[in-house]
Amino acid sequence: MSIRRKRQRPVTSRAIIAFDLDCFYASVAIRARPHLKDKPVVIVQKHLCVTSNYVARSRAKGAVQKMTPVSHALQKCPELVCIDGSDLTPFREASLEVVTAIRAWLADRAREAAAMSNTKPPFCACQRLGFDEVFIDVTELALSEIENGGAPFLFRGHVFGRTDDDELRRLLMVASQLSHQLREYLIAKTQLTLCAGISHSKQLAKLAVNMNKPNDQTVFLPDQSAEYLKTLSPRALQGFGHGTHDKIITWTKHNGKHEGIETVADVLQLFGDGQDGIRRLGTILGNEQHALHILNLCRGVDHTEVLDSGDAPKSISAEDSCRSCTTMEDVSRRLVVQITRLVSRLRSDGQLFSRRPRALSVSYRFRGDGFVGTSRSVPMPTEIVSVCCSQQNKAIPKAIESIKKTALSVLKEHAGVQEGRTFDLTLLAVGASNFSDSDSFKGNGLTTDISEFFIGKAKRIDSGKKKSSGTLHHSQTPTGVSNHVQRTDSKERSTPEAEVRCPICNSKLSGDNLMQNNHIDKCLKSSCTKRDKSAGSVKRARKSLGTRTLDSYFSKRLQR
Ligand code: DCP
Ligand code: MG
Ligand code: MG
Repeated sequence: MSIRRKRQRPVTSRAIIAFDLDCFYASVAIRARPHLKDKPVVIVQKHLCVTSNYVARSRAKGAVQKMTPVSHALQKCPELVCIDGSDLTPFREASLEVVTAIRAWLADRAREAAAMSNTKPPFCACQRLGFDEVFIDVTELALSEIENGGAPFLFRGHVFGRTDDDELRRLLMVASQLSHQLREYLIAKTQLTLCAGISHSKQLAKLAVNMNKPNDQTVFLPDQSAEYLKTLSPRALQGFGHGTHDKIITWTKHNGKHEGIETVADVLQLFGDGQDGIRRLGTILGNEQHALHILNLCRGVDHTEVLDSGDAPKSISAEDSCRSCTTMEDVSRRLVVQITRLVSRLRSDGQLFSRRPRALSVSYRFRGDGFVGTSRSVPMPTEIVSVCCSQQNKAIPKAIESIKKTALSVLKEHAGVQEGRTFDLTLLAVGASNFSDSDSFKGNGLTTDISEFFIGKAKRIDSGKKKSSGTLHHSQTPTGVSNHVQRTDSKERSTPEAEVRCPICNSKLSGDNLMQNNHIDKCLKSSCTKRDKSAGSVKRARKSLGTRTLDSYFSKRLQR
């Protein structure tokens, strides 16, 4: 699946909207429990508050920050309602629901604009980042609304900064109107509120999202953005992660510099001296391109495009960040739990998108590695094909076993994790990526009703064209290593191992139930009669995707 790119105008005259849903997990949980609407609510994973609604934020006066231990939060605000958020299914589904609604609205609006001007519908690239963030490049749509003469030249929402560029100002005015209307539509359709940031780059749009929360929007006019950025912490810049921060700090300590990097201005002070600075930072980060990108971000220069990669996530992963994992027995147990979760998700993904992964990534982190882990990518065992494409239940234990074997050999070969060795792992993750369409296996008689439905649809659109395959997320080479754990497209954070679901009956299981009671085998033998909730959720997702979106999804895939 390739990524669609479009750049027709200079990057300084684009209109980009960044959306971020308000207290996302809490809003989704409260939507399902309307009686909690005015109560302070926190969502809990592994005894930590991962988010809270705005009632809780104002009542507990800062005591329920993300990642606060629940016990602390309860001390400060005893009336808190704690909801277990370890099952990510509702959040994943709500995220898909939102992005599908956004695409449908944009498509309708583009069609209307095209009908008025008698031209091709303008294209709006729409990129989902994590569960609750979406970037949209509305440049073409805004321009076409300006040309059609229907757009009012007025800002909607808050305005930050200034610009002397009249053309950009008009473009962002119209973009702010579009953003406002789209937010109103989303709130009515999904009952979830969201914030928006509007600017000429992804970086400034993203910064603007957080300026007026919740349920509001801000336009960031860029003329003095560089001055503003200097006062921020570099961690506020997307792309300046833990890894980059730690490497620079280590370098400063090693070189007897005691300045620290509290602000973006500090980073520019250290590396802002032209080519020399880029080279120096490039050596520290191990990549000059990355160094240049970071320094550009520090100066408010961000040319990155909004990449429209379709609705399907580029990678799917399951991870377990643990306090300590020191024995092979524990490694094996944790791997089976994570692989079961991965297989479960791949099964639903196969139903929805009719595809299967070709790469398996195994990520690990040892105690003392800080936030940085290592990720190794190897070919996905072929047993996964029957799970994703033909949805055969009896293939699941075989696939789990085979992935486990591969993961163990990766850990042994590349990390020295094996019997008789001393190790202490604090993270174990498995991921799937480099997806290809499942109809490459059609000749094997492996397709099912649902995949045939999708394939049939694709064929009806264009039976002659050959489909592209594979994602851009991981290297196409059979093996590859990266020195940090990549965040997946769905950016799922770790959840307790207690929350694994049986890929066959979809019931919640504890890790022990899965391992000691051998639930999957039993479930297979007794051909479990529990309702298959995952089939239900796929049905719901298909319903919310709608026929038109499916058509455009496949026609887009065929155009690539
Ligand atoms: N999340 C998580 N672990 C974290 C931070 C967040 O699991 N350390 C989850 C819970 C959030 C969701 O990701 O609901 C989105 O993260 P945001 O940072 O956007 O936070 P919220 O949407 O909850 O709140 P806000 O209104 O500030 O955007
Ligand atoms: Mg959010
Ligand atoms: Mg967010």
